[in-house]
Amino acid sequence: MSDPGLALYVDAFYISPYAFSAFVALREKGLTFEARVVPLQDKAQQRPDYRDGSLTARVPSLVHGDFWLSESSAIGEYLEDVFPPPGHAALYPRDPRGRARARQVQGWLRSDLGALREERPTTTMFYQRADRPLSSAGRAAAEKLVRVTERLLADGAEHLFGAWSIADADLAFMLQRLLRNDESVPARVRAYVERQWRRPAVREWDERQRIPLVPYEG
Ligand SMILES: N[C@@H](CCC(=O)N[C@@H](CS)C(=O)NCC(=O)O)C(=O)O
Repeated sequence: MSDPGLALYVDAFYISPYAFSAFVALREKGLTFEARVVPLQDKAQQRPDYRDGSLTARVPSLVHGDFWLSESSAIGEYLEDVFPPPGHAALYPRDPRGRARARQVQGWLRSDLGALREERPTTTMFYQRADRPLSSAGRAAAEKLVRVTERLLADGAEHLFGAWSIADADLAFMLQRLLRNDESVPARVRAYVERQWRRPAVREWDERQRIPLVPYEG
């Protein structure tokens, strides 16, 4: 395939769930791209060259030729439009209801479960495990996450919506906040997460060499 002229800006520690989602989307599509690091710990997202390209001064951003795009779910949808199946792997279900449900899951994961995100930040997945139990709010968020997963995942199903979709990667990432911190999770949900985690794109993100963590806000 000719070089599609793609680059993805990611955080320096590879802990951003949103950069993860865009990274997996590109890899699952089989696209060649350059990964570029934005050191959020140095507030590099505020530097004019990045801030003005991304518009939002957040990570991730996709660059395709002279087109910049931030917001991870917008990146997934753009890639699906510009590099569609069957020439490239599908990121979303084809049928309107499955597709809508996948977008619903993505929107929900990006806007809810704040206590869980706060008490089990992604640093606890890739660096240091959590050292205190979940609060009642954290526990409630964890239970909601598991309940929604159990409702969506049919018995014996490998993925949420028949074939794999990017919503599976996003949901498994959120659930790993529980698994990696030894929270109890039903066996069926655990098996689902472990299955998602065996995908080469996910493993590449998970297993990469990480630089020492420097704590930062945001
Ligand atoms: N809704 C956005 C969230 C992006 C986001 O929150 N990125 C964080 C890193 S995980 C960030 O750039 N933080 C730095 C900042 O907001 O200044 C997406 O899905 O891409």
